[in-house]
Amino acid sequence: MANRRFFLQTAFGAGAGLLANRASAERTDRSPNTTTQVAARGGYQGNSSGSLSKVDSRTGAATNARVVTTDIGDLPFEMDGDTKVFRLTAHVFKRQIAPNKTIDVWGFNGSAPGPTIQVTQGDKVRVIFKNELPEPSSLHWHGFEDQIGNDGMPGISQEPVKPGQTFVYNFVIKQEGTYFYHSHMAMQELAGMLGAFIMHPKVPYRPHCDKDFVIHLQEYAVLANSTTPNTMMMEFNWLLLNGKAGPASPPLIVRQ
Ligand SMILES: [Cu+2]
Repeated sequence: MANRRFFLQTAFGAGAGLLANRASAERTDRSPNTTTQVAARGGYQGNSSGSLSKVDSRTGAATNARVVTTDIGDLPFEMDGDTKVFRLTAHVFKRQIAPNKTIDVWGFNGSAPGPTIQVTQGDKVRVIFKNELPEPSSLHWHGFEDQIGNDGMPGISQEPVKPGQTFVYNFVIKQEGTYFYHSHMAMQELAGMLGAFIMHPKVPYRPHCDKDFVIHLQEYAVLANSTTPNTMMMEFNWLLLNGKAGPASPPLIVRQ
C-alpha cells in the first residue's frame, strides 16, 4: 500500500494529476468593523478583492460567499437530525468535453469532476459512498483532520469498497478552507474521480469578495479515434477546466 501512496504523491508532485484551485485572493483583515463603516462602503466589509464574506448593510451581519463551480455545480444534501447527509455514487459514463469530443470518464453522480460539497466549520457531515464502478474503490478526504477510519486508504484504514457496496464516511468539520475528495485506488483519480470540498469558516472572512470560483485543472490523454483516457500516459493532449475544454469552457463572469 505504501507504493500506491507513493505513486499518488509522486503523480501530484509531477503535475500529472489534478489541481484544485480557488480563484480567491488571500484574506487579510479579520478585524470587526462597525455597521456605519460597512454602510459607508456600500454594504460590504472592506474594499479589497481578498476575502469571502458579504455584509448586510442593515444589520452588519457577515455571511460566507457561496463558491461557484462552473459546469459542475454543488452536491445537494439532506438533514438527518443535525447531520448533513451527502450521497456520492461512483460510476462510468460519457462526458462531452468539447463540441466534437465525448469521452468515457469515471466520476460521481454523472459529473467528472464530481460535484462540489460545501459545508461550514463545525458541521456534522455524513457522506454515503456507493460504488457502481466495475472495480473496487474508496474515497480519500484530502487534508482532513479526522479519525483514521474515515481516511479512505484501502488496506490501511478500510477495506476497499467492492462494486455494488456502500461505505459511510462521517466527519465533524474542524477546519476551514479549500479541500477535495478523490478516489484512492490507482488510476481512478486520473479518469475523473475527484471533487472539491469547501469548508466555509464559522466566522466569515473580511473584507469580502463578490465571487469565489473553484477551477479544477485536468489533463487527459485521449487518442484521436478513442473515447478512453489513457491513464498510463503522461503526454496529455486535452486540458480541461472543470471537465470542459475550450471553447466549451464558459467565462467566469465577475461583473455584469
Ligand atoms: Cu489526496
